[in-house]
This record gives sequence, C-alpha cells and structure tokens, in this order.
Amino acid sequence: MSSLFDLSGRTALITGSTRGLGFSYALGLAEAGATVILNGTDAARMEDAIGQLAAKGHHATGHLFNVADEAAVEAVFHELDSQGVLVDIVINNAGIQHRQPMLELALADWQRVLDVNLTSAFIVGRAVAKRLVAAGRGGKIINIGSLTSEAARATVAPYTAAKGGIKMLTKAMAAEWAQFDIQCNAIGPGYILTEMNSALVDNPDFDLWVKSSNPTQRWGRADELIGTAVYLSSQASNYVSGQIIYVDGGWLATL
Ligand code: GCO
Repeated sequence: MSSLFDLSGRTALITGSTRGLGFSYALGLAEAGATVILNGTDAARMEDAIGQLAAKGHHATGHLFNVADEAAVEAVFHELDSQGVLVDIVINNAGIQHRQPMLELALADWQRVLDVNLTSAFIVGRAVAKRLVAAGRGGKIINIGSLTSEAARATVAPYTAAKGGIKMLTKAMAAEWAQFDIQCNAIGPGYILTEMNSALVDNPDFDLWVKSSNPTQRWGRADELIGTAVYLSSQASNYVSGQIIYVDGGWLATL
C-alpha cells in the first residue's frame, strides 16, 4: 500500500515554493521521496527554503524565475533539458493576491493577477507536458485553485477569475493530455494560515467570518494540504484526472 504513494525516482517542480503552501507541498513531496525543484523570485527566500529542506535531509535545487514570463520559463526548462532533468510532477502553486473593489481596480492590476495566477499554469504546464510527451513518459500536473474556484468573495475579482480559470484549465489539460498518461488535477485550499493571508488572520472580523463559515470552525494549516498533494502526485491517482479536490474543512459542502 505504501508504494502507491511512494515518489522515489520522481522529479517535482513546485512553483512559488520558497514559502507558504508552496514550501509545504515541496517538503511533503520530498518526504515522499521526490527530487524537488523549488521556484521563486527572491534569492534570500530561495536560499532559506533550500536550507530548511537540507536540514531535514532533502537536497533540493532552486530556480529563480517569473512563472508568467514565457521566455524565462523556457530558459529554465532548456537548462533542465541540458542537465538531463525531466520534470514528471509539477505543482502550479505560484500566485499573488490583490484585494480591491472592481470599481477602483486598474486593468494593469487585473492583468498582473491573471498572468501570475492563471496564465503561468498554462505556460509551465505546457513546458512540462511537451517534454513528457517527447520522452514517452507519463506525469502529473497539479494546479492550485481556491474556494474562489467555486464561489466569489467581494474585492478579489481578478484572483477569483483566475482561480475559476484554473479549475477549467485543469479540465482542459485532462481532456488533451490523458492520452499521454499525464493526469491533471487541482487542489482547492480553504482559508489556510499562510503569510499571504496574514492580514486576514489579524483582522478580527475576517477571522470570525472564517471560523463561523466552515464546519471545522477554524483556519486550515498548510500541513493539512500535503496528503492531497502527495496523492495527486503518486500512482495512487493514475485514473483520476480533471478533478479539483477541496481541502477546506467542508466549507463548500455546507450552507
Ligand atoms: C482572500 C484570500 C484567498 C483565500 C483563498 C481560499 O483574500 O480571500 O487571500 O487567497 O485564502 O481563496 O481558498
């Protein structure tokens, strides 16, 4: 049974993984045996993240690049090609947030969120899939959605639109790439205690809303997402594709 979830011999790229949920996914996949490649845009955070994994016995490498920049993504994958590294698990986790009413929202801010939170998953996912198909290898693409893949919260319209797009992009990837034994799924985290959410956690009204709006009556923890990430990265999910699994304490299931 344990071999079903064993990621030994696999190579996983997790975008936006120098901190927050991305780092938790990276640690979880490393603990399951995968060789982990981190991504971020801040050299100091990258060094710290690699050091944290090394302290736990995991030798990770890292690449600093903007996931929404097609040329930058292609350059990194060409470097991996030259090193003989074939990524067969990717978690498209990189994301930003911009909280502002739409009536005041600038198009540039709308576009920036869509580029980082949605288009990047297409760019990186396509780079990975192209190489898996060329190698005749299967693999796993895991996109990170959100509760806002299903329901909207006021003042985060570009994030909501992007995460809704993530849900449907995941299905599109499944439709086109299942024939190549590439399973494409998504994880929809609930409200999780992360640095990106710190302003919300510290807001008493918002904190009360989160705790009163879901049946667990608490925020989720980053480590509570790891099991789903390992499952979707492993052979245990080889006949699962196009799905989004909400790790939300039952929030979306209840009125
Ligand atoms: C917000 C948060 C979101 C939530 C996520 C929950 O402002 O609503 O930043 O990122 O954490 O959508 O699924």
